[in-house]
Amino acid sequence: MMGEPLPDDTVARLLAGDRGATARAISAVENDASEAAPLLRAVHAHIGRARVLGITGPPGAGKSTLTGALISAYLNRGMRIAVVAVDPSSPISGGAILGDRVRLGMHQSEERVFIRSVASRGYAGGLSRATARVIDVLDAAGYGVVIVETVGAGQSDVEIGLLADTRVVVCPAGLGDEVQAIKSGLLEIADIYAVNKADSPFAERTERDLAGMIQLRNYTGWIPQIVRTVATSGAGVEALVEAISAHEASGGARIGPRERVHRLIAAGTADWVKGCIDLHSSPALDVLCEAYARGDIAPREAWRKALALVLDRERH
Ligand SMILES: Nc1nc2c(ncn2[C@@H]2O[C@H](COP(=O)(O)OP(=O)(O)OP(=O)(O)O)[C@@H](O)[C@H]2O)c(=O)[nH]1
Ligand SMILES: [Mg+2]
Repeated sequence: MMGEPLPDDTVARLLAGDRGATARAISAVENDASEAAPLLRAVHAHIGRARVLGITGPPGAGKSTLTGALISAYLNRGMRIAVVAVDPSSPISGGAILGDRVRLGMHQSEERVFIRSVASRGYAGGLSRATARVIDVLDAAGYGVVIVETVGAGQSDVEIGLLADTRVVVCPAGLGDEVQAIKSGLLEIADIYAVNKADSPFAERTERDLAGMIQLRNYTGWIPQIVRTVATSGAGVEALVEAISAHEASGGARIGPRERVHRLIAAGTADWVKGCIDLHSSPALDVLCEAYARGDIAPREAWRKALALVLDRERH
């Protein structure tokens, strides 16, 4: 897809934080337009400052409302914040966030907030790559915090989770079904659990369920924190920001643009190889499977041989 050619001064204006240039640059990288590559090259030296927060959780958990509350909290800290909403089921700019800003009388600050929705369909190179490039553009434009909101629906969250420095899973206080859903999909990726809708009487139970779940696992390094929030009133949001800062301070949290790409390549390669091996059938694979089943071959050696079969087929 080709967009309008980008004006010559786009890079300079983007780096100066100009909103129009930022929007055009995002469209270019989203569309994979021919302008995107030179643009990304030009801004490359200027990225790596943004802190990327991933916010995910089941539908209706309060992600957008919480994102709005986080925007207020970061605005109060004098920061500029961008939000990338992936597949929002309700319009993020028209709903919770705008309402929140108006309520808080932050018209002056709107210049410091940039909100963009992206749809997960239609990216030849994959949603996570496109999102990574959008993050780079926002980083270049000087947004100190970039929030990526996704609906907790499995694989795409895990993928998007790879892009974030800190992953917040929003778990609505409830009867436990949500905790089950999170267990099955989002457990691996949470750095922080926000037990939202903590104005509900079920908050304590939900927090207990999550704490029990965390206790059963062996974490090396950071142990996920649980923070209770009422996104609609802002209660607990300062504690959430503190937990995010603590995660940042714990080291290893800040991944930066290069590490983001590294993770994407690692995940993409793993998916691709798995897909190839799933579909692969050959006498050589049969022999390998039998040898593996008998225990004649060590697991790592089996993986190496399976990979060699895939690469061999790729070459022909
Ligand atoms: N009582 C209560 N309601 C809340 C809280 N946070 C959000 N809500 C309400 O829950 C509903 C869903 O909130 P959203 O912020 O749109 O949730 P979401 O997770 O972004 O939803 P999707 O993007 O559609 O998956 C809205 O009606 C909110 O007003 C909270 O802490 N307490
Ligand atoms: Mg939402």
